[in-house]
Amino acid sequence: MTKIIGTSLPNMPWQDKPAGEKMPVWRYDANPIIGRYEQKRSNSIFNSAVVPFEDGYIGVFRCDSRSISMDIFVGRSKDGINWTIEDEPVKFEGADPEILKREYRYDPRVCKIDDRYYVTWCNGYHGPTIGVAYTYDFKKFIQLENAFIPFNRNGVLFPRKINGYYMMMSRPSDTGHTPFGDIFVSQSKDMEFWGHHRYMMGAYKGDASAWQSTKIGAGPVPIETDEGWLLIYHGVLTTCNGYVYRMGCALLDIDEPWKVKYRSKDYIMAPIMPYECMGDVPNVVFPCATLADADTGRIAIYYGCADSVTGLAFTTVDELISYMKENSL
Ligand code: BMA
Repeated sequence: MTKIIGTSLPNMPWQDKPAGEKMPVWRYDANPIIGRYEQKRSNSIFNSAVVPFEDGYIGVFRCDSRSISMDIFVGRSKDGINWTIEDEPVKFEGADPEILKREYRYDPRVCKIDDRYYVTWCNGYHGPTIGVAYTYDFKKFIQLENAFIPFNRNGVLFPRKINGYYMMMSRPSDTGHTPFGDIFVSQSKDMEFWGHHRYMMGAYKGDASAWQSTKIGAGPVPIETDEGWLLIYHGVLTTCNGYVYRMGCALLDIDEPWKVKYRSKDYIMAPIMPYECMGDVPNVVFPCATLADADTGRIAIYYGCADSVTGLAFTTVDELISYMKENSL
């Protein structure tokens, strides 16, 4: 048994692996949990992140409006499944008005470090880069400097300092629908200046693992275990019908997390359900958050479906680690 290091979440409505299920990840039986129109002006609510908060859960949600502007909104839930999402986007405060200018914001992640909840997202600043902000209460958000110059996406923090440094994964990109992309880890003493950049892993060239041959990007905040950091990420294949987004996982060294110990050769989840294969961008599962129960090793994965709605899936730390060890690249 691998142990998750973290909090207990006995009140999540966990669902066990269905009899006969072959895959290491299984879907909540009433997916999707959030539909397109569950907010005043939304066209779609998808790549979004949640954390335990007070006696329930809270999160930041990517809602694209019916004019198709991308922004992030706070949502609350008692049970992790039924969510109420605010109608007004997060209003960031901060020291420098230059950084507060909004172009677009999407694909948020939330990471609790000590008593702060950090939000990272893809932030338009003359091209996509990584926006960073923190909050204590999900009412007041203080925006910090962008972590990097453009172009970059999928900025995901580790949930504690490692060897005295905050660490963030990111995926250098281009201005468009990037046809390449590898994951790097960058380090910072203060959440402002990022350096000591280390290559973690890249798109896999070759048909041993073609589902991740175009690009990859970090998904949820990594889960700390007694075997290393458990990372769930997305991998992309280019087909004659466009990109297909699937999910994989990796186990990272606990002290030098750019060192990959295992990495799934086979995907752990693929778009196969109608709500994952049909929508504004078909054939996309895009994980942005997990909730993990230290007592039982259960993991809930929140993921965007076809850039339209939000899904929930379940697994356990042992399922993912044994699947990875059996099928490691
Ligand atoms: C990526 C991002 C995601 C999106 C995915 C599939 O480049 O823009 O927000 O879910 O493409 O369209």
